[in-house]
Amino acid sequence: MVHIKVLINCALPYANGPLHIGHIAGAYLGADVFARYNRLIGNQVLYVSGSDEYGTPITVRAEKEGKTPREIADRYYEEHLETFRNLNINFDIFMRTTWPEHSDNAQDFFLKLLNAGYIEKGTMIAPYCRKIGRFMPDRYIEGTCPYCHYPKARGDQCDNCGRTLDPQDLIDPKCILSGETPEFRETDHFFLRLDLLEDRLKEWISTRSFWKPNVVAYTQNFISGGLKRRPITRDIDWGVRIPLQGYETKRIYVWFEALIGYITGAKEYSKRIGNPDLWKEFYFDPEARNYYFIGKDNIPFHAIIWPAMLMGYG
Ligand code: B3M
Ligand code: ZN
Repeated sequence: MVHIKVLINCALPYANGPLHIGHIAGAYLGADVFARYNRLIGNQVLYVSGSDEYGTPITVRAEKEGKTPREIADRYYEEHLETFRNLNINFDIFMRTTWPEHSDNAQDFFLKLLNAGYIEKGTMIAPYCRKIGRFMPDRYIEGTCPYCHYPKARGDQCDNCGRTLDPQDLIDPKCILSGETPEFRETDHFFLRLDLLEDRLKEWISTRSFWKPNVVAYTQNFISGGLKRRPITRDIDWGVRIPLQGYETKRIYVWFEALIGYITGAKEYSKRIGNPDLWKEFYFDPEARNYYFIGKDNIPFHAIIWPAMLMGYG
């Protein structure tokens, strides 16, 4: 029997609350069984996950509890490790997106995509709270859903009808911290040019015949309307810094950098075992296989955005 290299990546849970049975049943248990199986039949396995510690999922929780984002991340990182230990789920490495090595990797990705023209500068309209004196992330704005009239819809989505929203869609929007009505102002950001990669992505996706049917259907539906550029920076201070002057008050969007966490994990594991180039065998060997165990909300990021980032990076 021929033995192959198998990279198993498991979605990085947000360090903002305990893991529940849905996390375990939906991603981690299956991945662990799969890792054990592959080892048993003699394949070379690299099994990576980590702690997703930046962005509004963490800051919202910190504000609720009156803690700093770092305190929240530290607490749930430890708690997640313990949960995995108790369940005997054994990653080769469980990285943290707040590691400095991870910022380095994320900034390297950012600059390389920028220089290759796959990231560009632009402006967008975002909610600005005059009382607090800054731009507010989408999920800090609440109001009435324009579709189902649920009164506590968030600026990014309505938890009642499930639709994704823009804060401008909300009826009577309010800042959740100050209670004030936000103003909509222009702000400078960076955008990932998914449109430039659309043809390559379509061609590649058409060869993914082994993806689960719901993943294929979701992805084709997402792409069918044409791909648009997506903002990959935010007006927030809890995140990976933008490696350019003039953007000190902004950070790289959590989803953009969290995906790179898979590579950070593989690289750091390789260093730890004294074979710093090992990770490359899993990413560059055409015979190696890469698997992702994720929740279904994460499909567009793994089936479209991450492949696009990897293509752009080369
Ligand atoms: N933390 C989303 C989630 O926990 C996100 C996954 C990141 S995988 C790079 O649902
Ligand atoms: Zn709704």
